[in-house]
Amino acid sequence: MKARKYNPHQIEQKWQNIWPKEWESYKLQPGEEKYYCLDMWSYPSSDGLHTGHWRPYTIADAWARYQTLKGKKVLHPVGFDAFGLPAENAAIKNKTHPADYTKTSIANFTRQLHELGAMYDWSTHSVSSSPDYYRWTQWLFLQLYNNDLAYRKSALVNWCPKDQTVLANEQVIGGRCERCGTEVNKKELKQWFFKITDFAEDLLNFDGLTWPERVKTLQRAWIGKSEGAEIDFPITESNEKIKVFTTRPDTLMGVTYLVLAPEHPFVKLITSESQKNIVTAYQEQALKESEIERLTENRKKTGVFTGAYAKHPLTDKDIPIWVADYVLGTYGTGAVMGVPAHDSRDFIFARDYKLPIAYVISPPEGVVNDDAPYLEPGTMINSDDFNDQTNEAGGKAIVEALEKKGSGKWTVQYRLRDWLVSRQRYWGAPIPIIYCEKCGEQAVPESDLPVLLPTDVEFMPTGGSPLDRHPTFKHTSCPNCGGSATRETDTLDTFVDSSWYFLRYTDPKNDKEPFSKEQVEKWLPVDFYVGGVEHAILHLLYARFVTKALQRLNYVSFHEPFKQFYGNGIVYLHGSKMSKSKGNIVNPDDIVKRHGTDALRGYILFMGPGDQDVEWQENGILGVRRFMDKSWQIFHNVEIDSNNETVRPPIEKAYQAISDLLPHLYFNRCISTLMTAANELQDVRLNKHEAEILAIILSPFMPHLAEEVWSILGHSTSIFDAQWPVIEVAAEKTVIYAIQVNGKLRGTLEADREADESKIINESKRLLHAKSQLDENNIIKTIFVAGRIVNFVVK
Ligand code: ANZ
Ligand code: ZN
Repeated sequence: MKARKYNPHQIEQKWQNIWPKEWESYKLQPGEEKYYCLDMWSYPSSDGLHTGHWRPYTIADAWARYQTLKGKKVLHPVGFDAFGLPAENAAIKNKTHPADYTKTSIANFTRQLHELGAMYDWSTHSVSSSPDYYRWTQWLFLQLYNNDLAYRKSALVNWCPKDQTVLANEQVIGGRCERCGTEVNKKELKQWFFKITDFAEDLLNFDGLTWPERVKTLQRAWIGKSEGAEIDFPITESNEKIKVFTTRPDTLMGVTYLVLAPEHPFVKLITSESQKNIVTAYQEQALKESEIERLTENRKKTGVFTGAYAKHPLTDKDIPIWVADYVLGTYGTGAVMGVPAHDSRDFIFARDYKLPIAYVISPPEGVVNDDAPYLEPGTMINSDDFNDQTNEAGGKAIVEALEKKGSGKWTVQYRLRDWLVSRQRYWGAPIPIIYCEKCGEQAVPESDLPVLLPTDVEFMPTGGSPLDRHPTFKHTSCPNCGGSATRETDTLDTFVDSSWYFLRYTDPKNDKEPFSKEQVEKWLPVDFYVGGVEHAILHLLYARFVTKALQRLNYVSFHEPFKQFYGNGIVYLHGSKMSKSKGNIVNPDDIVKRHGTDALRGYILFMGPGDQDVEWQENGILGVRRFMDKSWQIFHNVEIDSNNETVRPPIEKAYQAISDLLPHLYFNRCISTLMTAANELQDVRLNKHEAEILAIILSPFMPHLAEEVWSILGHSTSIFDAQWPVIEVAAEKTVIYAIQVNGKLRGTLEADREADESKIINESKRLLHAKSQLDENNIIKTIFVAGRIVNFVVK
């Protein structure tokens, strides 16, 4: 009997209406084994999600459903990061208020996420722009502030002239604004920072975490640990010392000049009268350039002499002090000892400015070539007492000598800078600080949170903080003396909102605290986190930092938020990344209308390994749809009343393969396994037990189809209340032979375990003959290893 045609829309809608939407899954009951499956909350900064966005959501949902079937109590929460620049800019473009813009956008995202058929528990729902969320973001700020982990200082900061706001270093990509691509420049401003540098060493440790190597590498490079020495050079005719950071103290006797970064505070102090004009002009010029430009390897090195000298710490020789922009003010000590003989940049600089070049390390054999810097290890030369040892031993001896004189020591430097969190924009959580003329900077008392973001603000980006122009917002009284005072008018970077949302999800309705310790301890760390690798050094680093800070302050006991991170690959369309701004998207709504959600989910999982980039291919969906139609027919050809529990090979094979593949997240191979099974089962009448197994192993990927089939099979409870089946898999009935010619693999042959030797050899010959890889007349010898190998030795 043929079933009626498979109608995805009717079936999908039916189950989306039946499946619960809110069930307080965060309330873990005794005896339940927790599993926290998280995908990144989305930015409602566009009017809808595209199929590229669906990829991580589909992966996370298939995984959450699989864990449910494995008997875990799964927390699969959902929320929106509605604050921030993208939303504010989108609102400006659409001439509406960001609150209205994100409200509409969230409504549409919500509809789409429902249509995805994901098992989100909407009772966890959090939105970063809602006062009952950002109240706790402000609370987080205060905890950091009260514990010396948040501070305000004047600094040269990255300024995006288009967005009219500062950016954290992490938000400057190749010298440009991460959001709008405009070239970033520098501005001296008073800003708020979080002391992420306090955790630099801890953040380098990924022990016990299952994270992709590429993400760990990016974070390590961003943190940029560098071991070296700090060495003091006393300035002649001054009591100050110039501290340099070097990774090569072994080259100390080869120093021929010192360089200060143009922004180094000593420049003004030491510059001689006669050099003043040139030096000041040079400083002004240098500050206009971006750090990226200044670091460019083969850019012409420029610099000027300050007219001042410092003493070499070991020889007391006078060393000229220069200012040059290839030295950065923000790294190390902002000062460098110039060793042109052994550093490429110093070499070019010294050659251009006719500074002496003194070789102090020679190749272990032969002599140095004085046309180039010598960068390799070698033997110490021209270094007085330190000569004739390896440069490694020499470096140690030099630092030891410096330590004795109190003018140097081993040290560690990190490239990581403190996280700049204040923004001169409207759409964010107000920073809960009050300035009083008498009492100075005051934290807003926790009982006064949230500091509400007013809605009636003129928020066009004009450089200053929009809240500053609000008629009443900033006028308040001092929490300490009660006198009149003003509020901080900067708002927090959205990455602060997302640095702790995974904690809130475990206790979303708590109105006394951001989360109870009990709840976070039950659920954290997150077992599985899916999202884009573009967040490798922004969100993922910040979330780790905030977790470590909260651990230090005793709010949580764990020190890493995400045990496993799975970085989904990018979806390309016509060769470029799917992106709304490029008008290069496929709208999931259209696909769902045509083929249904399950087909889209199936295709997304099938199109390639989930962690690799893939090109969207529309007709791939048709293949998945055909598979679903076939499956539908198979499920309608079942002996419903049979008590027969035999599981025949195609089902057994599929079950075994998926049970092996799915724990490794090989979703695409799971789908192709199911496709193969469907082809093999075309004309097979399944018993009920077999049909149930097939439905369950299909359900994480195509939950609607599986749920419908489950009910047709006579169940009144959800398939997701069932358990991943455990079936005894008998020894394989077939074996795979490797077929070789002269020991080289030329093909494989699946053969009955019982088949006899001559039959297998004949079949192997035929196979290779068909592929023109064997001429029977040339066979000298045939080697047969039962169950494994057929090897033809040929002339
Ligand atoms: C002398 C020297 C001799 C150096 C030599 C290298 C080779 P990493 O590995 O990145 O930490 N440096 C230090 N501070 C700097 C700054 N603010 N701006 C630009 N360059 C700076 O590199 C550390 C090395 O980079 C330091 O070691 C210093 O140059 C330079 F044969 O000191 B070196
Ligand atoms: Zn006061």
